[in-house]
Amino acid sequence: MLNRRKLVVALGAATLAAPHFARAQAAYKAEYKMSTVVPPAFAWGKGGEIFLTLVKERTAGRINIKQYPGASLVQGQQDREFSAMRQGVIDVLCGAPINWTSTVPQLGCFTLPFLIPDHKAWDAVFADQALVRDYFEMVRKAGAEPLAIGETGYRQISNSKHAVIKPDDMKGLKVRVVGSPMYGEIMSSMGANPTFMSWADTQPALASGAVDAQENPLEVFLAAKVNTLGQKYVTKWNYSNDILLYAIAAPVWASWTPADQKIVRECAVDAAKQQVALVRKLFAEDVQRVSALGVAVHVPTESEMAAWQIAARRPYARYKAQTQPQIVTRVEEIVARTRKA
Ligand code: X2X
Repeated sequence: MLNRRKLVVALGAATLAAPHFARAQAAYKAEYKMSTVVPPAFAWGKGGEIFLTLVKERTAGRINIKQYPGASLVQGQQDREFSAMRQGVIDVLCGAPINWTSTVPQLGCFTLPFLIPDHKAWDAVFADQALVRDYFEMVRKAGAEPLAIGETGYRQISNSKHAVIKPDDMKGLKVRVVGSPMYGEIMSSMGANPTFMSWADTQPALASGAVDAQENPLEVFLAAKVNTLGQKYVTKWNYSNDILLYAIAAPVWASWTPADQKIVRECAVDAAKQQVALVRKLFAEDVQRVSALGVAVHVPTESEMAAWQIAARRPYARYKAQTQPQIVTRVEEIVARTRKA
């Protein structure tokens, strides 16, 4: 057995001899674990892959991030990502804050129904540096260092039963929703029956007919071939578009040198730019590609959109109050300005 005191003395001497070297080297892990819900075949998983590749290149391998898609670090339970990050199971987040709202509800403030109606509004909102700074401060308080904002994409409803043109058409549909209780309330306010389920469980549930409907960006619909799971009707109502947040667990962030922190932040900003470009490209072609699969895609008119907005009014007000009313009000103001311009 090693003599404990001798060991402590020896370690102490080594640290004294080269304190900075010892501290910096000891702090870096051989692998940093990144969780993504979907793999790189999806724009959002791709955003994670682009980031870790840039980090590896630009830190000359000092920081080695490994991607775990399928939220496998939390056994597919994507709503546990944020708490697992706090527990040290996940080092790097590249995900949708709606999946983290059971842990940090206020992070869902950008996903209120029909809050950010299109990309013009989206770009204006996230170009507002003061707003982004305030959001980032919430992330920091919650235990992670936020680096950059990508886009998970506008979420569209699909189902196996019939075309969905007006809120009444939602009546009685069993809809799978994700993470945030807000999505459940939106569906019930339209008369549908929401059921909460991870993405991993959703695909078999659609295939077996246990649920009739789901909502996801059409990019996800295409990459996961959701049409092969019996989903025949899509309504492109653009009701919610979450950010893709790149963030590092606070203790991991603190363990990196300022020079490496700067590199990693720049990598995230660059990766997010590429990821947003990819999502936009796919968004521009999604109606055509989904229709080509024999799926009926409905793009609502302006008056139909107004009806959806009215149907979602109650959950909107409730979640505005419950998430971050000041930030939501500022988003509303920015969006209103883009309507006039
Ligand atoms: O599970 C989903 O629907 C997904 C992939 O969009 C999210 O993680 C929010």
